[in-house]
Amino acid sequence: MLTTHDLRAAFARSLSAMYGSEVPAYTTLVEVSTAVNADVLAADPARAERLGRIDRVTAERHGAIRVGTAAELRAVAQVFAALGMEPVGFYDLRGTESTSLPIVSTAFRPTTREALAINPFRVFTSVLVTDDRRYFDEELQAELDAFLARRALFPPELLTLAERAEAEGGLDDDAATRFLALATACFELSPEPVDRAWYERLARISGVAADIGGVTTTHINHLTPRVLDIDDLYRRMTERGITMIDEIQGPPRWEGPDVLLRQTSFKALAERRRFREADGSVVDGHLSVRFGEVEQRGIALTPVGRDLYDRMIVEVDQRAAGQDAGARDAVKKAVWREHLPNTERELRERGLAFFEYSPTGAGAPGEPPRDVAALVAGGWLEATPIVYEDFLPRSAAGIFASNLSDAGSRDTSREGSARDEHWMAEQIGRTVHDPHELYRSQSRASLDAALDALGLSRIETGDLP
Ligand code: OOG
Ligand code: NI
Repeated sequence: MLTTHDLRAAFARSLSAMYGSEVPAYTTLVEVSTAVNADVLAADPARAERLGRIDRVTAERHGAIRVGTAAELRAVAQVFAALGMEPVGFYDLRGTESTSLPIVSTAFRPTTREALAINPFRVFTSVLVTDDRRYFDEELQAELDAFLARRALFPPELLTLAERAEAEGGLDDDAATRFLALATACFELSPEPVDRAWYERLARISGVAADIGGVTTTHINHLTPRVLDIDDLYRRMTERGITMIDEIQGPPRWEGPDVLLRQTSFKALAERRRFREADGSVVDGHLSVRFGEVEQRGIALTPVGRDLYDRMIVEVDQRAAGQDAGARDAVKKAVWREHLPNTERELRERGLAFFEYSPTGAGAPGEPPRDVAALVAGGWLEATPIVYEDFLPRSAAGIFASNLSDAGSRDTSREGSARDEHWMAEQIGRTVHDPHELYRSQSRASLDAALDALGLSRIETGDLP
């Protein structure tokens, strides 16, 4: 029997093997990431494992997929449920960049501390918004909806196995093998010819719309390894002649703690695809939609910390307007130094970041104080940062945009259609978790248990951020 956790780890491996055979540059990226992580571990083991054990970090991947309809989203949610992955967060990328991105997204991932420790595989999942009039007029929407309604991305046998795995908490060996093969095959690049005129019509509006609605299947867009030093990785990839996008998205490199998420990618590669021309002939050609991405994860910020992050990014935009990536990075660093505390302790005491607590079994002599900060300072409790497990809308939009050769077009004078986490939850038929709630309850549960062990109660020590 393979549990949902075993299935998740096995699916991540299977997808990785499949994608590596399709995109050899991904294999290079994984090799370089593994080398970077080994070097960081050798240089400073404590620092290397501060945000997760090295075996977890080295196995860690996130994927990105894109679907066309609410029904497809619901089906893929069923597949992920079999893997112990639930929808977390809502990202609306429409209108965030100058690039045309007619999609909304969520991330499927494990939600408990235990499941994350076993395998934290997560998938950034986007769905087209075909009724958004800024992108699609009525006629095109009707054609697009009809095109999408004719395709079936996930075979019934896969969905039946997924329901069983979810209900029973896993699958027996034979069923698991079948499930993994079917699930992996859904994300392979299809040899089916692409209708050139249809694809190009959508591509004029948005490259992402064409990638989703211009073809009859879906595919994994990228798989992202996690590194412990993204700047070193960037240098090593560049030395190997791989062109990276010009900016590392998210926080800068600096001397203080890493927070949230830093990401970068290499440019989408030209891949051979077959095209059907207007006269019915089929010819060879190329499309560039799949790219390589890498990430470095930091500490999860509380809503107050996240608000500060968002304001810092606005300040960076203002101060670095019109400057190149290098100058922008210098501005980021300066803004970080001005606003963000440069120690974990201060991040914690100012309620900016999430931590877990555990009793140390020691502490200064005498009665333990009735205050969380004092309990940590006095050595009764140990505070360990909680890793950020989610994504950043602004960075995601930047990653999308930097990999599209054409910004597309949209009519900003039209009203966009309404989408939010409630819409997403209703379509999927499952709760869409609030990421902050997940971090908060993880922090709270650890503190309650730690206080219990000290014979203290929550009431006496006040509340957490
Ligand atoms: C997703 C782009 C965003 C990330 O890690 O933020 C992303 C996509 O290309 O489908 O990958
Ligand atoms: Ni990604």
